[in-house]
Amino acid sequence: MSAPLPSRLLPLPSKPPPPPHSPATSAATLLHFPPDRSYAAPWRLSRFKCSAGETGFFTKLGRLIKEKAKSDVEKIFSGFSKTRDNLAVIDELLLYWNLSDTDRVLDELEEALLVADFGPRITIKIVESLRDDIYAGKLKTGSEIKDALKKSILNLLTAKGLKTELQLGFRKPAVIMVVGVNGGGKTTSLGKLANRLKKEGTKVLLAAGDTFRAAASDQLEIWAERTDCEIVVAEKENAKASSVLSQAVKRAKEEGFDVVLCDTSGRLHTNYSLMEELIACKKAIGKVVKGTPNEILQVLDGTTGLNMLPQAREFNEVVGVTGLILTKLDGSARGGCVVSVVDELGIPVKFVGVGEGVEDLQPFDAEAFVNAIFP
Ligand SMILES: Nc1nc2c(ncn2[C@@H]2O[C@H](COP(=O)(O)OP(=O)(O)OP(=O)(O)O)[C@@H](O)[C@H]2O)c(=O)[nH]1
Ligand SMILES: [Mg+2]
Repeated sequence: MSAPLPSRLLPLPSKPPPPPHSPATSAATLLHFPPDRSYAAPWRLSRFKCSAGETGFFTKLGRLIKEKAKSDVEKIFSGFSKTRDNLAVIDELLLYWNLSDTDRVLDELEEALLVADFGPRITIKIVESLRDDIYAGKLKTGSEIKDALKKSILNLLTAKGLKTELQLGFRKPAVIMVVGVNGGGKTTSLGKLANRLKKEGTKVLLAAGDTFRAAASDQLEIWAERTDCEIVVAEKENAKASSVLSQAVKRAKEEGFDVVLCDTSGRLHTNYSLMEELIACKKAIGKVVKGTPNEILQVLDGTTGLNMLPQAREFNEVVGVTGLILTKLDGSARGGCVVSVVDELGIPVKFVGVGEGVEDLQPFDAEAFVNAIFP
C-alpha cells in the first residue's frame, strides 16, 4: 500500500486550475505586462509559450533583482565585514606610503591579498601592474594606488562580460536547479532566492529534490512556509530525485507557475554515481519543459576559500553550471575568493550569501563588492 500524499503535495488538477496570477500578487501587474493569453486553457496546451510580454517578464525579472542589489549596499557592506577587516591593513600601508618604501609596501599588499584568497595568479597580476604604474610615475599617492587597486579588481570581475543576472529563458515555467557539495548552503540559498522572486510578484514552486536525507524536505517545507510558496515533496520514501523534480515541473506547467526552484542533495564532486544522478535530474526536468533547467546554480561555501575551485570545475564538467552562489561570506575573511572564482572558472557569480536570514542573499554586483571590501 502506498503512503498517503503529504498535505502540501497536491495532485495534478483534473479540472481547469484557477488563473495563475491573482491581481494582488501578479508579476505581470507589477511589471505592467499584458495578460497571459496562453493561459486561457492550459490543460489543453502541451506547451506553454510565452507571449512577448512574458519574454520581457523574465528578462526584466533578472535585471530588476540585480538592480535591487545596488540599493542594498549596507547589507553587502556588513556581509563582507571580516574580509574588509582583513584587508584594512592595506589602508594603513598606503596611508604612510612613499616611493622609497614601494617594494616593502607591495610585498605586504601581496600578502594581504593572498590571505584574503585572491589566489596567487591574480595577486601577482595586480601587484605587478601597480608596481609598473608606480615606477612609471602614474601613481603618486597612497590614495591613487588604492583607486588603481580597486579598478584592477573591478576589471577582473567584469572583463569576461559574464552575465550576472538570472537568465530565465522565454517560456513558463523557468526552472532553476541548485547543486553543490554537502552543507554549502543550497537549501538556505534556495529559500532566500524564493523570497526574492516572490517579492517581485513571481509565482514560485519549490521542489524538494533532496531525497537522500529524510529531514531535507522538512527543511525546505519550513522555507516554503516562510516565503509563502507552494512545494512539491516526494510521495514515498526512497523516491528518485529526478521523478520528484519532473513531477514538480509538470505541476508548475499545469498550474501556471513562473519559476520552479529545485533543491538537490549535497554530493561530493568525486562521487561518480551521485554525479550521475544529477545528470538524470537535469534530463528529467528538460523532458517536461524543453530547454530547462534555465539555470544550474552551484552553491560554494565561501569559508572553504580556494578549495572550492576543483568542486566547481567538476560540477561544471558534469552538469554545466550556469552561475555560482557564494555563501557564508559573512563568516569568512576570505572574500577575495569571489575574484579567483570568476577569473579561474569563467562562470559568473550570480548571488552572494551574507547571513542566515531570509534577506541575506544578495545579487552579485561587482562594483558594490569592490566598495564593500575596500571602503
Ligand atoms: N552565516 C551563514 N550561514 C549560512 C549561509 N548560507 C547557509 N548557511 C548555513 O549553513 C548551514 C547549511 O545550510 P544548508 O542550506 O542546509 O546547506 P545544504 O547545502 O542544503 O546542505 P545539504 O542539503 O546537507 O547538502 C545552515 O546552518 C545554514 O543556516 C550564509 O550565507 N551565511
Ligand atoms: Mg540541503
